[in-house]
Amino acid sequence: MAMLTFASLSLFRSVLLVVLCLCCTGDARFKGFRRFVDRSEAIQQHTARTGPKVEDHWFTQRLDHFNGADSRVWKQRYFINDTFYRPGGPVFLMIGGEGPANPAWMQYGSWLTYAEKLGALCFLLEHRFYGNSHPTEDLSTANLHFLSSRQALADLAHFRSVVAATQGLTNSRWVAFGGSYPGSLAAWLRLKYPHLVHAAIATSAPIHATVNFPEYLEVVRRSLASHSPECPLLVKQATDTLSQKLKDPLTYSNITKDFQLCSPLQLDSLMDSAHFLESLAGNFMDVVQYNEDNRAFEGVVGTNITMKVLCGVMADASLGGVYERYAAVARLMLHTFSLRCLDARYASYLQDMANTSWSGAGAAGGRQWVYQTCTEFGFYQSTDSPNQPFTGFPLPYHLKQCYDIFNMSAAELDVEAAVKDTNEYYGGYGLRTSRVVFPNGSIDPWHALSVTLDLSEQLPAIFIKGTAHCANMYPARAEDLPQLALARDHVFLLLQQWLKE
Ligand SMILES: *[C@@H]1O[C@H](CO)[C@@H](O)[C@H](O)[C@H]1NC(C)=O
Ligand SMILES: *[C@@H]1O[C@H](CO)[C@@H](O)[C@H](O)[C@H]1NC(C)=O
Ligand SMILES: *[C@@H]1O[C@H](CO)[C@@H](O)[C@H](O)[C@H]1NC(C)=O
Ligand SMILES: *[C@@H]1O[C@H](CO)[C@@H](O)[C@H](O)[C@H]1NC(C)=O
Ligand SMILES: *[C@@H]1O[C@H](CO)[C@@H](O)[C@H](O)[C@H]1NC(C)=O
Ligand SMILES: CC(=O)N[C@H]1CO[C@H](CO)[C@@H](O)[C@@H]1O
Repeated sequence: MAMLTFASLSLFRSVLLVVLCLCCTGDARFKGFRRFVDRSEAIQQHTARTGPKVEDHWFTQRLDHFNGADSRVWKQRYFINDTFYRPGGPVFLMIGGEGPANPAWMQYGSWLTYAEKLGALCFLLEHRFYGNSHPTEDLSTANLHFLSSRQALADLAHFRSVVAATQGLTNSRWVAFGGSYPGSLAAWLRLKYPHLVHAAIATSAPIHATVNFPEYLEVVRRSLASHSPECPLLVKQATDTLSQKLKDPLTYSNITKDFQLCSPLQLDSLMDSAHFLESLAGNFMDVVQYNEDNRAFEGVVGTNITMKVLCGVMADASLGGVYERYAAVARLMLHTFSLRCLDARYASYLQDMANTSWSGAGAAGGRQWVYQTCTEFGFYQSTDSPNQPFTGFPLPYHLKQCYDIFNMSAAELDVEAAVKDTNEYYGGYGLRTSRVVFPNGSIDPWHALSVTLDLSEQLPAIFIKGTAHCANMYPARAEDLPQLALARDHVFLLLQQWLKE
């Protein structure tokens, strides 16, 4: 999807508002990536214009891997790049995540550099329920029961087994790659299917599930502060001022104008104000998560909004007080994405997210990913920590969405228990496996749930000071930080060593 997508307001809403998405090899455009043209998207645009077309391939997959009495099947999309393959070489399996699989990965990225050196055959398998991989006729809550990381891993295992058998790759060493949630899947694939997958590169992988994830905004604070110490303080003053104003309905018409809202601000419930405040905080969350990694790529215009730009606006007294500067940030983001106005109504968001159609606004990945957070991971980026600059979207706001969007009751859905189960199943920080490397970026808020210190000799961490989400997966650039280049080399050396074992 190109930049034009952002002109659609209804998509923008869901893009804007789903709280959690991570996304590197999935490329969803909601929460986390929402309004962003991240680098992989810039690359995709570039590829679409200039590169050879990457062909879709389809693989027959079982709907339910855990019920022998259910023989329903569906077609899963995948891509191939065999340019570098040398018979006897390894097979690289890139794992798709919580959004459409991006074919640009078949032409760009550090994994292809490794593939070239090692003579690897490359596959990218799209995640079930995202992109064009539709296991069911719609996204009803009943059908989403077949959406889980466990089913996704079983898809990967089945794909690995069948492709190996039919293409003479049974004796090849398979290596899993993924960034963000797919990074976790890469580690877990090695953990659960060690006989099928020899090693894994788990970039920016949140391997510990947690209902509440207030640390995310703590890292946002630290990252902003590393740019300029007063930046998070100014943001805090601004959000405090705004929350005060929200208590007085007389201020609403000014707020509507200042933040360029699509309709007059109306706050009927705590969900409304939480949603509005979260939308605005999202401007900072996105920029921190992807900071410099979404800059222009080979002439493709990415966004030029970085932490430095946002902190610059927050420090600009010529714009007025902190409240005015915070509003200026919001307008700058709208302008950057060519949007006329901001629709921050919870009801609009809910309407998009509750739509079960594959052509609905939530189907770009938002609805599916929220389902996975409600039933597996949590990861709710709440304002519950005092050590962060935002206010107004506590854990209950996030949890209520699970019940509102999927029309379930607390008796039907116990998020706490589901998340506990996930850590029991995979091991959380205590996962026991081998030949998995965990690169993480110091300014990426997701590193708080990843492995940042070696778990063992066989489970090394690579911590990249100064980089954001998934930086090491993108193609190398002359202006990359030296530690980022070293991290890419480090991953290559590990690969080389592990493939000999
Ligand atoms: C595979 O990747 C290489 C390196 O980026 C690229 O030149 C080639 O066109 C790709 N092949 C396919 C089939 O996409
Ligand atoms: C709304 O903004 C105007 C112009 O900045 C200001 O004079 C007025 O006091 C504001 N109204 C309220 C209720 O804050
Ligand atoms: C970003 O790029 C746009 C278009 O080139 C330009 O108008 C704008 O001033 C730039 N913004 C910043 C903060 O550099
Ligand atoms: C869901 O979205 C589709 C596509 O935008 C639309 O045609 C349909 O009316 C929506 N359904 C509901 C219940 O809103
Ligand atoms: C939500 O669930 C209730 C009870 O299970 C049902 O009566 C109602 O029709 C459902 N609402 C929607 C919008 O599906
Ligand atoms: C091994 C390594 O470099 N680990 C780093 C990962 O990230 C944390 C910060 O969260 C650093 O403190 C570690 O040194």
